[in-house]
Amino acid sequence: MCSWVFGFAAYPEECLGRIMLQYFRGTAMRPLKVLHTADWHLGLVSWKSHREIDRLEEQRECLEKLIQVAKDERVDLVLHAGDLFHQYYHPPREAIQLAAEVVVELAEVAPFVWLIGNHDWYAVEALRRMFPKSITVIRDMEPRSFPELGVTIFPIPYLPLSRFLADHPGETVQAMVRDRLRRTMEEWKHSFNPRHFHVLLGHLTVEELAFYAEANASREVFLKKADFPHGFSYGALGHLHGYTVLETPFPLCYPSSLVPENFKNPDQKGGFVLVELVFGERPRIHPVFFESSALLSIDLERPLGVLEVRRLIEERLRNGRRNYVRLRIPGEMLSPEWFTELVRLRGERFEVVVVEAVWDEEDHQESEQAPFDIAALPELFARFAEEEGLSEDVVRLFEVYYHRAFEEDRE
Ligand SMILES: [Mn+2]
Repeated sequence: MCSWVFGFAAYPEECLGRIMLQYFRGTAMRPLKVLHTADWHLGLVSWKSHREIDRLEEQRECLEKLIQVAKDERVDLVLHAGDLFHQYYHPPREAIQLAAEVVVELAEVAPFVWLIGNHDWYAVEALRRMFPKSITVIRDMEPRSFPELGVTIFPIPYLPLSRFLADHPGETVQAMVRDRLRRTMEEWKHSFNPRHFHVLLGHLTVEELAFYAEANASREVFLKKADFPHGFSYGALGHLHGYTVLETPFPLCYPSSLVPENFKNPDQKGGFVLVELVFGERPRIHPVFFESSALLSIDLERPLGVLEVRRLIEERLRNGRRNYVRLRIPGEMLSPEWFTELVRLRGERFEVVVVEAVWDEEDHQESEQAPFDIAALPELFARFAEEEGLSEDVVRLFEVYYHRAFEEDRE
């Protein structure tokens, strides 16, 4: 270092610039390889109302692959963008055990950062002190700097709107929280380090994508693409399942969950992403998909024997080792006997998990009406009570129960 400084004056200016650039590139500002994952939902049991399937073994297979890739690729950092568990209170013991094993093993490969999502088990707070130092659990919005990696993480954990309802009337709370988040992100710029990558880590909904998820604007904050300020290197998101990248103003990425779980989006594949951050360049995002399971939705237009249905399913099987099948059948065609036969159907690589009756156009339109606004319930009840001549006490009692139920639901 000394000789370099003393030799300073000997270099012409242009040459010096090149040397300094090399110095930054070669040492402090080296590229960073990040493994970004989210929405593991360990302990998930799918299709409870039809045929219950515990997904833990599939999830274990997915995580084995994820760990292998983390090791093979020698990643510098592992980011978990929330929902490691599926149940936010008493997840199954096997899920806790798997979570602990996997997190500790990954933390041996690289620092592991876990942002708390809406499904996450809050008792993990107590475990935090028992985790190795290379595990960081985040449930606040304080930036975390990793000087040895040259990266600063800017976290937005899941923000339920109910937390702000005490101070703000229901209809303004969404705009208010959104505004507060925008200001926080602007303030974060003071923590920007010109020699660091700035990674946003969030468990949240980007409004432009909300249509195909079960995100709910009356419960949680929605951010628009335009709400994110410039200056971040990469946005590591979680909460919406299914691999998605939004390109502006910097890449915002949802890496998908571990296993596909929802027939509303049968093309969803489980996976995670590897992200290469290089100074002065757009991040390179490489999705990695799991083959442990796939969803298959089949419409039956006429009554078929069970053997024929089996053949039809087997013709359409996907690559996944386990194919979970939904059969959709016109309601007037579906007899109870046929239903019972179909719902038991399984083969070596498939299992029927949902048999759904589909009703004709008219009924269908009715079910696709605008969703009922639950916030309007107390007012509706008050009107009903007035017409029926019920006392005001009844109306007030209804309101009390309504708000209590609402709160419990949000908790
Ligand atoms: Mn979530």
